[in-house]
Amino acid sequence: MAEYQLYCFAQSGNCYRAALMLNLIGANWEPIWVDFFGEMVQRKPDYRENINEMGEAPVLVHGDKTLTQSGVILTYLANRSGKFKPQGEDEELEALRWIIFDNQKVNGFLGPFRFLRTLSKQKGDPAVLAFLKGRIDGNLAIVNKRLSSRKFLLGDRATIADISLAGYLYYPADEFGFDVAKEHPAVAAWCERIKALPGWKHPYELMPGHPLSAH
Ligand SMILES: N[C@@H](CCC(=O)N[C@@H](CS)C(=O)NCC(=O)O)C(=O)O
Repeated sequence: MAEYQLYCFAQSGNCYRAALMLNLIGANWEPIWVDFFGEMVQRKPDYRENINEMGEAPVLVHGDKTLTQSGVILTYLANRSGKFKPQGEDEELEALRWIIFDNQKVNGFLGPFRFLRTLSKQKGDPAVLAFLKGRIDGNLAIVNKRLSSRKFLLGDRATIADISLAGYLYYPADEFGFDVAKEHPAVAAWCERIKALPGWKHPYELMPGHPLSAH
C-alpha cells in the first residue's frame, strides 16, 4: 500500500491541488476514486461518517491521519516535505491570504461555473452562469495583475499558494467556453512555469475517472 491515499476524481480541480502537490513532492501515493457523478458517494451517510463529514473530496489519508480541505492538505504536505513551503510568518500569512482568495473567488467560482455549464445533468440557469462569469473575469484580472510583476504568487519561488491556484486552470477551454490563457496572459505565463516543475501532470492524467461515463 502506498504511503498516502487520496480520495479524488479527475474532473475536480479541488482534488487536483492535492494530487499535483503529492506528485511534485515525489510522494508515494495512490488515488482512491470518488464516484462523484454516478453513485454520488460523497452524499452518502457512510462517506460522511467515515471519510469526510463535510461531504467533499479531496480527502488525504496518511496512516492514522485523515485530512480534508485542499488548503489544509497542502499545508500538511509542505510541512512534512519542506517543499513549496512558505518561509517565516509573513510568507505563511501571505500564502494563506492567497489560498483563501483562490478557494473562495477564483477556483471557488471556476469549479461551479464549469460544473453547471458542462458537467451537470441539469444545466445552470443562464443568469447564474452570467453572474459567476462576471466574478471569474474580475478575480482572474486581480491574479493576472499580481502575476504581471512576479514569477509566482509570493515571489521568485513556487509555494502552496501557487499549487492551490492551479485548481481548474489546466482543464480544456471548451469545458469553460472561454480561454483563460488568452484573456489573462500573465496567468497563462504562470501556468507554463508551473507546468515546467518536475512531476507536473495534467489532472486527467493524474486522477482516475476520465473520460466521464454517462451519468
Ligand atoms: N474548499 C474545498 C472544496 C472541496 C469541494 O468543494 N469539493 C467538491 C468536489 S470538486 C465536492 O466534494 N463537493 C461536494 C458535493 O457537491 O456534493 C477544498 O479546497 O478542498
